[in-house]
Amino acid sequence: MNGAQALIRTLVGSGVDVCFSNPGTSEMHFVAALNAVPQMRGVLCLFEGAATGAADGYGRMAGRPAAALLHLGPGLANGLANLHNARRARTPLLAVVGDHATYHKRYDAPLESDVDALAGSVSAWVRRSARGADVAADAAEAVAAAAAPPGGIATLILPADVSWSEGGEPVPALPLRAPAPVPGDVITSVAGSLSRGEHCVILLGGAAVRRPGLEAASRVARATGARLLCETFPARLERGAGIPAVDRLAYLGELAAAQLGDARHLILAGARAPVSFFAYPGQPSSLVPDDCRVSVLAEPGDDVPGALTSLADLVAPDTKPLPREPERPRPPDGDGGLTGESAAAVIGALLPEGAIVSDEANTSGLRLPGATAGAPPHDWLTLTGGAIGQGLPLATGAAVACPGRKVIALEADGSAMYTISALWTHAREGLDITTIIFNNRSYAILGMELGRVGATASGDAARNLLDLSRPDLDFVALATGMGVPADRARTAGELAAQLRQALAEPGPRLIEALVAPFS
Ligand SMILES: Cc1ncc(C[n+]2csc(CCOP(=O)(O)OP(=O)(O)O)c2C)c(N)n1
Ligand SMILES: [Mg+2]
Repeated sequence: MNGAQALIRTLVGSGVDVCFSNPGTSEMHFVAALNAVPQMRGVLCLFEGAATGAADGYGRMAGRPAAALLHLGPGLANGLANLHNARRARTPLLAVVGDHATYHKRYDAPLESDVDALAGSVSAWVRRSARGADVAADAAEAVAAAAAPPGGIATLILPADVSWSEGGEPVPALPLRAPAPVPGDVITSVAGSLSRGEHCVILLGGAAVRRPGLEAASRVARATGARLLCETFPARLERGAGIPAVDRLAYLGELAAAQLGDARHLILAGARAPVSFFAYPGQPSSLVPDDCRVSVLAEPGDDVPGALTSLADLVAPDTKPLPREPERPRPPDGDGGLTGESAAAVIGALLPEGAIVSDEANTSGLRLPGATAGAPPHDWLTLTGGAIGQGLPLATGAAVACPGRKVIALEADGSAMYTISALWTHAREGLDITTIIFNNRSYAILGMELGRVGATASGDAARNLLDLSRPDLDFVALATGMGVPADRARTAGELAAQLRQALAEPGPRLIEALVAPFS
């Protein structure tokens, strides 16, 4: 057995059985080995950012890593932005990066580059396999490292001759590490400060924003008067009717400051102390109010839901969580103009139970959280690392991970274009993904940021860099050109009819929603 076969057999034995791939010459033995190990599903992605984003979506939903197969340094570099988002999401993810044969590297062939340095920028674990006989053990360690709480990127660099040399032997999976329990004295100390009557905010992140964590946090909040907030960009937020609701900390620093304003004590449960997304002249970077104490109930790698449950059992033994009431907006009437607001009402009215939403709607999505809060239970995946071009690939991975569930990609036009080729994979794999493109023909948020950073906004030269017209992008043509059936909606009624149809049928479909910026 060669190294590549031993590697893939070890991955499958360790629970990694999907590989989002964009291969090259140095990965040909890996590709060939897929024939020998049919349990590994190879999914072709036409750009590395589409592969890494898909592996992120898969890991967020499956709770175990998928592999992304990338071609040397340039392939890894193309995939880095979505690996960055995956790192921020703390997604378990295995990057397998092919490299030149060990003896070929010193010739500095054209594709030679510093793969290790690129990998180091996003990975929790990096290893370069040295021999065909070692690669299986390296792979088992890589999977365990990716899955180690709270989850991270493990990168295995795979020289071509390590793949092709004989003497490979699969190894069994390594035991997975459980999240660390939070010591009892930490929980009693937080419980003590909650009973002191100061204004407390509990900031939830990571595993805390799944149902068990939210239910425990809701009990604590009801019993003690503490307010709940969650991270601005959660990796996977469970929400909807029957689940305790939590507001996300606002993206804009001044709104976040208002949310946190009267807090005297900030308790972190799986989240980091909040900071402003960017620096603005004269504005603070830290969003923690000056006279606010910060304590850590649980680090992201701890058993965060367990810590919240122990805390609830101490301070709220007889209190039940407060579930969100079911509530849906009325779908706007047929001829009403399409705006971000009316589109959100349509989506809130129709969102199906168990949907997985990949949200990269950006400024067109400002009304979505409110309009969908009382919809049937669903998962909401957000842009954890702020690197746009995540949404369509993330939907790919979520759909592969959860074949029985409808995936809805809510996608801004500018962001969609970074990784638009993900649509082809939606079609190729027959994935059950409905994509709504909010086409506002602009980088609308940057128009707002131009003013907020204090830059002078007047002048066509600057506006030219934020405007996506001339020519207008035609997403119906782009989608159908990649095998995804598509429609265009100009009114709320058209959007409602097209979305109803898309939700009624399995398979990929795209709706281009024409909206004005900030509408
Ligand atoms: C990888 C990456 N490149 C560039 C940016 C800078 N950036 C932030 S928002 C944005 C434009 C977003 O436009 P669009 O997706 O259409 O959303 P809209 O603001 O119009 O709602 C850009 C280019 C980024 N965040 N990430
Ligand atoms: Mg836009």
